Amino acid sequence: MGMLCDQCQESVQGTGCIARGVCGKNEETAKLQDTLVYALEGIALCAEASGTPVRADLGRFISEALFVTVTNTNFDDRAIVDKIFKALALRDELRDRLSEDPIPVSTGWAEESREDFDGGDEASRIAAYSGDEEAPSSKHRAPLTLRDKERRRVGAAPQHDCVTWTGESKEDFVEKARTAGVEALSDNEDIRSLKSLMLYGLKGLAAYTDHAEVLGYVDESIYEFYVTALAALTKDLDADTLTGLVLETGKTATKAMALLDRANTETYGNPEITVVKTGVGDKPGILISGHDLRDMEELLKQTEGTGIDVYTHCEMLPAHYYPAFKKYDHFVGNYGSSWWSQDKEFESFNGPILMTTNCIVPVRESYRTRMFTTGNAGYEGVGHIPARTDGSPKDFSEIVELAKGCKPPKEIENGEIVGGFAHNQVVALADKVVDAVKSGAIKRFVVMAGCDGRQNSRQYYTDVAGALPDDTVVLTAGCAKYRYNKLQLGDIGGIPRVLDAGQCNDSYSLAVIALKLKEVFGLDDINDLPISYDIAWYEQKAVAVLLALLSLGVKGIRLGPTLPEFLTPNVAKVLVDTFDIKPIGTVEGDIEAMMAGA
Ligand code: FSO
Ligand code: SF4
Repeated sequence: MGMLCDQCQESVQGTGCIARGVCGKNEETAKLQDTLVYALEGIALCAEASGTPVRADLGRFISEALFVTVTNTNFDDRAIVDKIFKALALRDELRDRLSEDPIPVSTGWAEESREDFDGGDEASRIAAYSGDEEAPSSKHRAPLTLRDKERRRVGAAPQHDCVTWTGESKEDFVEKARTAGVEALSDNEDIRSLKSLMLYGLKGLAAYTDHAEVLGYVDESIYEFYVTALAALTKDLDADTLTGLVLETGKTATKAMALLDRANTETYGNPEITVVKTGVGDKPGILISGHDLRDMEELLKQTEGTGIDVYTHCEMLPAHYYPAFKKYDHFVGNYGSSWWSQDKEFESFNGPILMTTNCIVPVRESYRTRMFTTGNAGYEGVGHIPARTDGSPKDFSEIVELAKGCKPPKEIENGEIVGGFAHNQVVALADKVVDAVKSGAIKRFVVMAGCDGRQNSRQYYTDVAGALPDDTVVLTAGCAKYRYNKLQLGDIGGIPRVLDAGQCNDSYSLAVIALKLKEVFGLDDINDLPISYDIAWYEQKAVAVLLALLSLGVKGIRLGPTLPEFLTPNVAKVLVDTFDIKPIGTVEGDIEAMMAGA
């Protein structure tokens, strides 16, 4: 049996990717990723049966392992195999403890466990953490709710295959995917579809949780949900129960984005309106892409005074908006555009490239020796900067030394991008925005957040942004912005017509802005605001963002460029009937409908 992957928007319509991914993922990598998720399901069943809170090291490991399986993150089989071995070791430890020391059924949450979890014992667990990233400090912890506590139920050691199987080699793990992939989720295609929706949303929110953890921010209730959701993948559940879990995934995604927002803003300050240059200087440069701001910080520190300039690519552009990074004179601008054009742009950049997360596209020989991954990102044949150890920063000296011998970047454009309109900045402008709405100068906001992608059909988003009436404002976040952030759309009384909140996770900011406007206008329902949603999706973080918006009560979202391949007609109908989700249509038709409030 070949691979089957249908988790992203570029999945082959009608079948999913079955021979090789459109993203470049090969059959073995796809299967290893399936097996890794299956191993996590084993961990979840054992953790659920233990009846105790999810250990911090387990939660942290699950964040990383799920992130590794997100589209375009890791194409390095050795890294995935390593994760599977670690997952099996963690699972076996939990399972063996269950059988050796069964905890009485129906005690629910034991208060002494909670004390133990909050105390020194947990610190030693964190110290014993063996994941790729250094363990976070636990200074920023969100408390568990009563509901989380109630969700814990103690049971006997589970007998499911995901708890008992084992393997000793990459070949074993590839082979295991025969019975561990998407098709194994259920024989019923609607149940499989709901489980897929939950799993893909979970992968996305795990990526955001991982970024927060890297900065030392932890929300244990997210770990509890990992266990609930991953364990649910192994169970024979009905559609109603799974629909409830899908909605819970959205709520947890909101928590993950809120946590990351806190982590980023408390660490690096609130994003501010910023003009970012797109031209180049005459010094060698390092290009940094992905979403990890701690990598950004450490690279800036280690390049200071070296004669090397630092540029951002794609989703790292919003790093320019943070006060903490503005003080670096050698942090000069943004180079290029969206992830899918990286092969050409990395070639002309001339200097080293650091990929801190997705999206990686198949690497060309012309820049392979100049490219590096770090964290959860990986690509076979490309250098990898190891994780932090002993509280020390990552060591980027190899990249810095390489940059010194490189030519400066070749100029491919020379303009400006304006951004930094995250919630704090927009709320600071609230009076101006509210006055503009009341006076009729702004008739409508259109949220066009999400992802960009290769397909020509995404020209729709450029055309919509360009054709929207002059009294509309586009609210954006994520790499979707590259479809229109270089159009000269002007401003309304000093408010730019494209307000970029930041990375895809900063879609949370757009939700905060909407909730703030609802409050200011004294409305009962977020859907009564003059806001339309025209969202572009690509990978699983966008699934998490979509589910988060639904959990906040947003209705009438247009989703494109196509609806997810993994939604069956019945599941799509539930989304349509409950949330009025609709596929994008024509540019003219959609603009007319949005301006009419539909
Ligand atoms: Fe884009 Fe890629 Fe941020 Fe995604 S670069 S597509 S949703 O990884 O994460 O927006
Ligand atoms: Fe296909 Fe997307 Fe899966 Fe890649 S991640 S194999 S493009 S569905």
